[in-house]
Amino acid sequence: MAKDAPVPDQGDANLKIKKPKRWAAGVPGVAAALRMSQEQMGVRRSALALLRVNQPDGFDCPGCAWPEPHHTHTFEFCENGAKAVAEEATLRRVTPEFFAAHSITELAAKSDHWLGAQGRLTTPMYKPAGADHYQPISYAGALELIADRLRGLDDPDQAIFYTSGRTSNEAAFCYQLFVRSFGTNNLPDCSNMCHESSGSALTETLGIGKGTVTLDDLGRAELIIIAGQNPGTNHPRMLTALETAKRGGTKIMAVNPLPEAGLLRFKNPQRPSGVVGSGTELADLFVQLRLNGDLAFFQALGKMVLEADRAGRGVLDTDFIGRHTDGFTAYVEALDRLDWAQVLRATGQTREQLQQAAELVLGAKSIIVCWAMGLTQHKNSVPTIREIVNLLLLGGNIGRPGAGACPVRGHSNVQGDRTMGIYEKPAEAFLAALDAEFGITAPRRPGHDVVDAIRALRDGEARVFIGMGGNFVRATPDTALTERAMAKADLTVQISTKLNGSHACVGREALILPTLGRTERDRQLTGDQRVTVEDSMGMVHASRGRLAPASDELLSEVAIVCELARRTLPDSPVPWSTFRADYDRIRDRIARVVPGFDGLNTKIDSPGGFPLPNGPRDSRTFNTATGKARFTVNRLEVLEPGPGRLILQTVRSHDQYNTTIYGLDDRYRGIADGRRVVFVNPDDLADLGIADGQLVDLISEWPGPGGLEERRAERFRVVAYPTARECAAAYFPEANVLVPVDSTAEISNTPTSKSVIIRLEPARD
Ligand SMILES: Nc1nc2c(c(=O)[nH]1)N[C@H]1C(S)=C(S)[C@@H](COP(=O)(O)OP(=O)(O)OC[C@H]3O[C@@H](n4cnc5c(=O)[nH]c(N)nc54)[C@H](O)[C@@H]3O)O[C@H]1N2
Ligand SMILES: Nc1nc2c(c(=O)[nH]1)N[C@H]1C(S)=C(S)[C@@H](COP(=O)(O)OP(=O)(O)OC[C@H]3O[C@@H](n4cnc5c(=O)[nH]c(N)nc54)[C@H](O)[C@@H]3O)O[C@H]1N2
Ligand SMILES: [Mo]
Repeated sequence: MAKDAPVPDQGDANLKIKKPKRWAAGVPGVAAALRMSQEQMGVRRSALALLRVNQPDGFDCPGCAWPEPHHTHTFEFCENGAKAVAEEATLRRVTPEFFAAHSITELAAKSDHWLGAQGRLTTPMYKPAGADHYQPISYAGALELIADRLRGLDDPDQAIFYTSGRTSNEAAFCYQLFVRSFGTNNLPDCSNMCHESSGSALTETLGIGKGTVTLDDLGRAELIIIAGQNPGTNHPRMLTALETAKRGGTKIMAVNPLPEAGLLRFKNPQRPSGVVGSGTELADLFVQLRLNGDLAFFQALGKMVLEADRAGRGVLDTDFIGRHTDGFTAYVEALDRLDWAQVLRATGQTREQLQQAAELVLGAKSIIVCWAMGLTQHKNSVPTIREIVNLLLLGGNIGRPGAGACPVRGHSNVQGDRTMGIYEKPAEAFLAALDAEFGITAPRRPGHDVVDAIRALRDGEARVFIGMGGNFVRATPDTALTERAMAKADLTVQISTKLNGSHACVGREALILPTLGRTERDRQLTGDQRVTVEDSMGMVHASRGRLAPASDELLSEVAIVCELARRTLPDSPVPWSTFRADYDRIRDRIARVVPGFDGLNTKIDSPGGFPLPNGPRDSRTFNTATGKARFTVNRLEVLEPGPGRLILQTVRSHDQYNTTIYGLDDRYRGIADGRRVVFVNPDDLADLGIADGQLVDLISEWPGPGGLEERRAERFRVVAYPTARECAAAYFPEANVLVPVDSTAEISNTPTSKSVIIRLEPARD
C-alpha cells in the first residue's frame, strides 16, 4: 500500500483566487520545484536525478520536447522539468496490497491527482472477467494472456495499439514493427490530439511534417511570433532561448486570448537579475486575439505585407517566391478579396492594432513563427497553419538562418515516435522499407487514429485496446462516451509507470503492465542499455537512466514489446530476443529503414546528438506534390458562438503534465487549491448576468445527427479574468467531457479542444 495517501481527494473546498502574475519563473519556480522533488524523492535522490537531466551521459528530460542547448553545460533549470522527474522518480509505490484494498469502482471515483500521487506501479496486475479488483499476475502470464487474446481475434484490425509520446525510438520502432507484423495499422497516438494539424499542413505545403528551425535560429531571428502557446508553463526552457534572443535585439510578438505570464516577462533564475530584478520584458507586442481568430490574423498580415510591397517597400522575397514556390498568384487574388469586416470580427482586433502587428512583420528580415495547441485544436487548424506558411513564404522565411516554422512539440519523444512509424497512415515508402528489411508484409489499409479508435470501440468493431503509456480515457474528448466505449472492449491493457484514470476504466478483462521510466537503469542480457529520442527541432540524442528501478518486476518498454511479439507471432522472422538483449541491434535496423538514421549507433556517441536531415531547412528542397513550397488559399469562416454563448478553450494549468496533476495550483493565473474553474471576461459576465465567483455548470452544444446534443460539466467556479471577449477557458482534462467526439479538425481529425461552444447555467444544488 502507498505509504501514506498524501493527497486528500476533497475537490475544490479550499479554492483561492488571486491576481494573475505578470511574469514567469524566477525564485518561486525554483522553490516550487525543489519542494516537490524532495517530497517525492528525498534530498539525495533528488540531487542525483536532477543533476543528470539533459546531460551528455544522462537521461532526456521526460518533460517537454524543447531542445537542449548542446547538452553541455550544467543543468538548465526548469521548474516543470523538475516536477516531471520527481513525478517519475518518486519513492511512493502502488503495490498489490493497494489493489486489494481498492476496488476498480472505487478507483474510478478518484481524481487523476489522487491516483497519480499514489506512486509508481510495481507489479503486473490482472482483472479477470466479472471481477472488480485487480490481482497480481506474473509478467510471463500477462504477456501470454495478451498474445492469446490477440491471436483469438477474427481480424487484426480489431485491436488498437495506442502510443503516448514518451516512448523511446527503440521501443516505438519495435512496437510498430510488431503491430504491422501482426497485421494492422491501428496505431493511434497522442499526436492525433496534439500537433497532427501541424503535420498535415506542413507536409502538404513544405513537404515535411516538422518544423524548419534549429535552436540557434531563434537567436538569429529579427522577429519571433508566438501564437497559441504558453511557454512559461509548458516549455519553460524556451523562455531562456527567448531571453537570449531578446538581448540580441530580436522582437517578440505574442498572439493569445490570455495574457500568459511567461509571454510577458521572464525572470531567469540562472541570472542574478532574474533573482532580484524585474526580469526581461519578452513580448514587444501582445495581440489579444479572439479564440480561433488566427486564420484571419495571418491572412490580414499577409494582405498588409502585399499592400506594403505594392506601395514600394520591397518586402517580398520575389526571387524565393519565383524559384521555390507555387500558388502565389491565386493567393494574392484571394487576399485581394479579403473581407475586413470578417477579419475584425474573427480576430477581435481593430485595423490599427492589426497594422501595428504588420509593422513588426514588415520590419523584420527574418521571422520565426512558433505555435502549439492554441493553433492545432480547432476545426480550421490545418488551414490556419497553412496561412502561417503563406506568411513565411512571402518573405522567403524558410531555409535561411533565423527564419522558419516552429511547431513546438509536446511530449518529449512524440516527434521521434512518428519518425519511427507510429502512424495510422504510413507512407508506402516506409512500409516497403519495413517489408524489405524484415521479410514481412505490412498491411496497406490505413488504421484508426484516436477519434476513429474511440468510434471503433464504441461500435464494437475494436475488441482489444493496448496503451503504450498515456492516459487514453482522460486525454481523449467526450469522456463519458469514451468511457462507455472502452468498457465494451474484451481486453484493455495499459503499459504504464503511474496509476491514472485509464486503469480504472476497463474492458471485460484488463491488465496493467508496469514499466521503467526514463530516469531508471535498463539492464538487459548484454548489459545496461540506452535509448534515443528526437526533440522538437529534429535533434536525435541518447538517453540513459541511472536510478534503481522502482521495482524488480518492471520490464522496459522494449522488453515488453519484444516478449509480446515473440509470443503472439511465434513464426515471426524478426529476431525479437536479440532486439531485447541489445538495443544496438534495434538501432542497426532503424539505420537501415528510417531515412537520416544511417550510422545511428556511432552518431549517438556525439555529445548533444545529431540533426536529422530537413529538406526545407537544409537546402530549400520541398518534397511536396509539385516539388515546390506551396502557397494555399484558405476560406475564412468566423466562429460565432451565438447569443448568450461563449467559446471555451481547454488549457493546462502550471501544475500538471497533461492528465498528470502535480498539484492544484495555477500560480501564474492566480489559482490556488482547485481546478474546477472557468475563466471569463468580466464584460461577458456582466452581459450574461453571472457573478464573479458564482458556481455554474458548463454546457456544450453540438449539432449531432439526432439534433442538438448537450454535454454538461458540473460545478465550476467562475473567475473574472482578462481573457479576450467571448472566450472562456477551463482546464483539461476536467472539461474534456464537453468536447464532442465528432467535433474534429478538417483533414487532421484532431479534437477541437480549443473551440467548444458553451453556455453557463447556475449550478443546481
Ligand atoms: N509542464 C507541462 N509541460 C507540458 C505539458 C504539460 O501539460 N505540462 N504538455 C506537453 C504537451 S503534450 C504539449 S502538446 C504542450 C502544450 O503546450 P501549449 O500549447 O502551450 O498548452 P496549452 O495549455 O494547451 O496552451 C495553449 C495556449 O494557446 C492559447 N490559445 C488557445 N486557443 C487559442 C487560439 O485560438 N489562438 C491563439 N492564438 N491562442 C490560443 C491559450 O490561451 C494557451 O496560452 O506542452 C507540453 N509541455
Ligand atoms: N481537452 C483537451 N484534451 C487534450 C489536450 C488539450 O489541450 N485539451 N491536449 C492533448 C494533447 S496535446 C496530448 S499530447 C494528449 C496527451 O495524452 P496522453 O499522452 O495519453 O496523456 P498523458 O497525460 O501525457 O499520459 C500520462 C500517463 O503516461 C504514463 N507514463 C508516463 N511516463 C511513461 C513512460 O515513460 N512509459 C510509459 N509506458 N508510460 C508512461 C503514466 O502512467 C501517466 O499516467 O492529450 C490531449 N488531450
Ligand atoms: Mo501534446
